[in-house]
Amino acid sequence: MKKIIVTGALGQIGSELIEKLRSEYGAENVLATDIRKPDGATSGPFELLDVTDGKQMLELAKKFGADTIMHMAALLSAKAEENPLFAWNLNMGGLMNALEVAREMDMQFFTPSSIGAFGPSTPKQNTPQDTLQRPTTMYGVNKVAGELLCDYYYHKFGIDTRGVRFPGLISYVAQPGGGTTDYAVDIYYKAIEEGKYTSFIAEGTYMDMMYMPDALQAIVDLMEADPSKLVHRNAFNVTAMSFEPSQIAASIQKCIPDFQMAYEVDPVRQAIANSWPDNIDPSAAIEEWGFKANYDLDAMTEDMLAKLKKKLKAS
Ligand code: VAH
Repeated sequence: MKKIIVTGALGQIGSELIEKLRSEYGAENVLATDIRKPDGATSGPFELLDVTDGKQMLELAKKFGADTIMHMAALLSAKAEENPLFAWNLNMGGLMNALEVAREMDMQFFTPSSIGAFGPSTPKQNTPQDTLQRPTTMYGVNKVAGELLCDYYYHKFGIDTRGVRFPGLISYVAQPGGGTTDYAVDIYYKAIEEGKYTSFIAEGTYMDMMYMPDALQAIVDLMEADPSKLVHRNAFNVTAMSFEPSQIAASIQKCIPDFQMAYEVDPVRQAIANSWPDNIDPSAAIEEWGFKANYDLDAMTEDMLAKLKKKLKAS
């Protein structure tokens, strides 16, 4: 029986991962933790946890009797560039604590990497699973170091660590905070609220993206995969689509014909986006554990706009 502790449970991925895991394994078998309290009622157990406090993390995991840890707490790319030292301490300190808890309790372990683990010298088209990784952001340095640490804990201590390199994730539940791909979430909110959007990423800037339901299913599928089939572990390239801002605008205009798009480029986040691939190759994930994405751009747009109309109580 899975007993899962999740860190960063109130974040963009965490907030929906909790509900996905509780529907798969039972609400009482998933302990949500975060550094702040949830606003409303929760659908199962919740505890406050600062992931830089390894002692507290171990105590909570032991008290819960966890056999799996999903470490989601991290500072995203743009925020990490604003405060690189804080990002290093949180992203790497938190990860080391989670890996140590997994080692002490022999738990299965998941944490996401990102397309941010690649850099300007990485092949930008059809980026291979195994390739040059020289990121030029603190977030990317954290993600590459994290991938190597997770592999180390597997080879050195036999901990069943698994991870994916997520693309930009689009969702309507919890908004991302401080990412470079956030424009692809903000645009849907503004399309409903104002009928227009000013993108901080330049037209023609391709990045890999995925709708949250596909990301959540990928986590469950990877964690349930037969370990004997895994050649790679940390971390699999996964992606559903690659688009640039004018393409998501055109997709929205199929539903909201009067939607207007403008551009006011943020040099910091544009520089980060420029250092990332245009599109990555997910073939290792497909071959080793059957990764599959169900949403393309238009299907995602339709679902996002429908769900946000309800959420924002727009007519
Ligand atoms: C970010 N949304 O923009 C995250 C993600 C691939 C991007 O890692 O930092």
